[in-house]
Amino acid sequence: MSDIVFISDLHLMPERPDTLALFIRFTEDIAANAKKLYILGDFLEVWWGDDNPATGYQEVFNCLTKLATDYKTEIFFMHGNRDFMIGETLAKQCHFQIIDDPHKINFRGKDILLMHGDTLCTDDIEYQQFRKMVRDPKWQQHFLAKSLEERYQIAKNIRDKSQQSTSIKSEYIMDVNQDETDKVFIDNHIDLMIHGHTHRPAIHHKNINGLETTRIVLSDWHETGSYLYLDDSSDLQLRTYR
Ligand code: LP5
Ligand code: MN
Repeated sequence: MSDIVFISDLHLMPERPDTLALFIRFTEDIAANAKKLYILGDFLEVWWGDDNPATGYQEVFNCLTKLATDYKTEIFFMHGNRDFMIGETLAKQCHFQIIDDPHKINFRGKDILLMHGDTLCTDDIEYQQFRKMVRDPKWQQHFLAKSLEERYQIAKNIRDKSQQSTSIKSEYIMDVNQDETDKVFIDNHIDLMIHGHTHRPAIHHKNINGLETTRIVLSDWHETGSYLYLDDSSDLQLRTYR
């Protein structure tokens, strides 16, 4: 069994108990049958440090542990722009391994590049500046030195500003930049890429300088879930989970 499951953008939060329950069911129904589960960012709606007691998430965290220890599914997690403060403490608690963005894997002799997707949105200059600031380890250290309450307020503040900002940004700016995407294919010597972030699920085929490339964009989760299942026989297709 070498099947791999990819998901992203679940945006889990206690205030959305249906999506939490859907994900817990998904781990037993689908992910438990796979050898590996890749979570490509924005698993949680927002995270402000592993010392957060996060009581509303306990069932989800327990189901990851169960998936890894009882079903022996290896779990890999890549940071998204919402949950980039997830650290090694939570990773250990939930039995997942944090992987870099981008991350290359090999499936049956084929290289596949995994990303969250936000770094491809290079037209969103304001966001890229913001990203550079908050991904700086010094900035994060400084942030983590603050109290949980203070961090929660800062996170809330950023969310409010981001919401105001995305409501006036054009859809074009918030999508991937084609030149950047082409460059990532070429620089990484790959013809298959999987990412999330934009919430625009699709399978894009494009010829880049004679290279036939495929870019799979995973969907976000709400009332229904979505995943990509990679095995020996099946075609590449995004599947809905309900
Ligand atoms: O997620 P989505 O789709 O709504 O929007 C994203 C971009 N926004 C973000 C911000 C997140 O929504 C909120 C992140 C909360 C993190 C909390 C952790 C605590 C911080 C710890 C730091 C160490 O990622 C949005 C993109 C959009 O995707 C599409 O790609 O456009 O980007 C923005 O809207 C960013 C704005 O352009 C700039 C926001 C500036 C906010 C500055 C506040 C600074 C306050 C600092 C206080 C210390
Ligand atoms: Mn995202």
